Amino acid sequence: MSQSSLWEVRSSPSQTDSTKIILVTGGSGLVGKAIEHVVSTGECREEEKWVFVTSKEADLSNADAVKKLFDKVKPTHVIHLAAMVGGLFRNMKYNLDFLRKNISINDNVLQTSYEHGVQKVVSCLSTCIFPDKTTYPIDETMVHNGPPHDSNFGYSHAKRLIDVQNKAYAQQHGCMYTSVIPTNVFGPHDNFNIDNGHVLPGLMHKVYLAKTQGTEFTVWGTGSPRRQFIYSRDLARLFIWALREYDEIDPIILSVGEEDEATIKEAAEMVVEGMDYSGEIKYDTSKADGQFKKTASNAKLMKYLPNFQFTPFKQAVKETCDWFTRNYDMARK
Ligand code: NAP
Ligand code: GFB
Repeated sequence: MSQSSLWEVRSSPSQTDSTKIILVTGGSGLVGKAIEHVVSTGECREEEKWVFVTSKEADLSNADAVKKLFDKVKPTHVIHLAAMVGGLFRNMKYNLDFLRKNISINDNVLQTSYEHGVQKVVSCLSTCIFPDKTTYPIDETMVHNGPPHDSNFGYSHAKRLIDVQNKAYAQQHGCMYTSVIPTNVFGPHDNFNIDNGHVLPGLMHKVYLAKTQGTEFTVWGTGSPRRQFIYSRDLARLFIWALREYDEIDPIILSVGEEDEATIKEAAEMVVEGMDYSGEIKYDTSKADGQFKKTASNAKLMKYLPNFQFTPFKQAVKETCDWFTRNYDMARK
């Protein structure tokens, strides 16, 4: 995908002392592109300048590169998305890399934010970091209550440390650094790589190949695990709200309701419908199922935003299938 490594969205051409300069790390990813879409289609406020960056602008695991980036952009606010990210099967293979890479990225971004007097940082956790052995629904108070699922312990512990750091920056320096906890995200600009990516983009790619090359459409695992899926553009609207309005250090879960949890089998059937595929669905039960469920409560979110409307799952899957089919040549795969 060709994209300049730093690009801006603003509604006013002039910059004043009160302009909020919002640096979005991970700007080329699934969530970063969704935030860019939302701010560039009407959500950008007069006093805001949004700056999106990728790893080409700065490798955030390199402290000097992060300092240079902050010297150049001079952010007043940061949405920190950049991370080593992947689906179940990538996590199972590279726990050490997920741990080390993400610890160093997060430490560099938070410490440099502090050194530059950044007013607010919103970082991104994930519901997979909660304890594996737990009661349901999971809520925000339970992040550190026990070991995460073994399949992604590296990623999970690195993410948990963001919450620890946020508390420590608040306690020692009075910083307003917080985090949000999305469930499984999907949408345009996802990583559609079958081996490394998440389940929905992986299934969309497999169906595309089944349709165009006559290969079998195989869902990995039993299809019985359960997931709450959030559309990236809904998550983007919630991220922007969190940056502007959410002023607790403690994290907040950004999720659809517990009643909207779906099995992998149901998700696969939704993809088949969204891709307009009429072939057979096979299951390879020799492949891992991963965590059975991580059902999260969105009660805290609903207290803040009782009228928030999520895009219906079926519509969001269809929009993503259409985007992938239209953009097959340039999509990450
Ligand atoms: P993604 O599509 O894989 O994008 C990752 C982004 O991080 C890309 O912009 C990438 O830049 C950047 N990045 C990776 N390593 C970097 C480095 N060393 N230096 C600078 N930038 C780097 O990921 P995503 O799904 O949008 O995830 C965004 C955030 O949401 C992450 O913090 C992730 O943990 C969290 N999250 C994701 C999900 C999900 O289901 N996807 C669920 C819960 C939470 P390049 O394009 O230049 O490589
Ligand atoms: O999205 P996913 O890889 O991540 O989904 P997790 C895994 C579930 O989907 C398992 C099934 O039950 C798999 O057996 N599955 C079926 C597939 N077919 C496929 C396929 O083609 N590709 C993939 N990937 N799965 C991740 C964590 O867990 O959740 C990450 O490992 C991250 O760290 C993410 O935080 C949100 O939900 O299991």
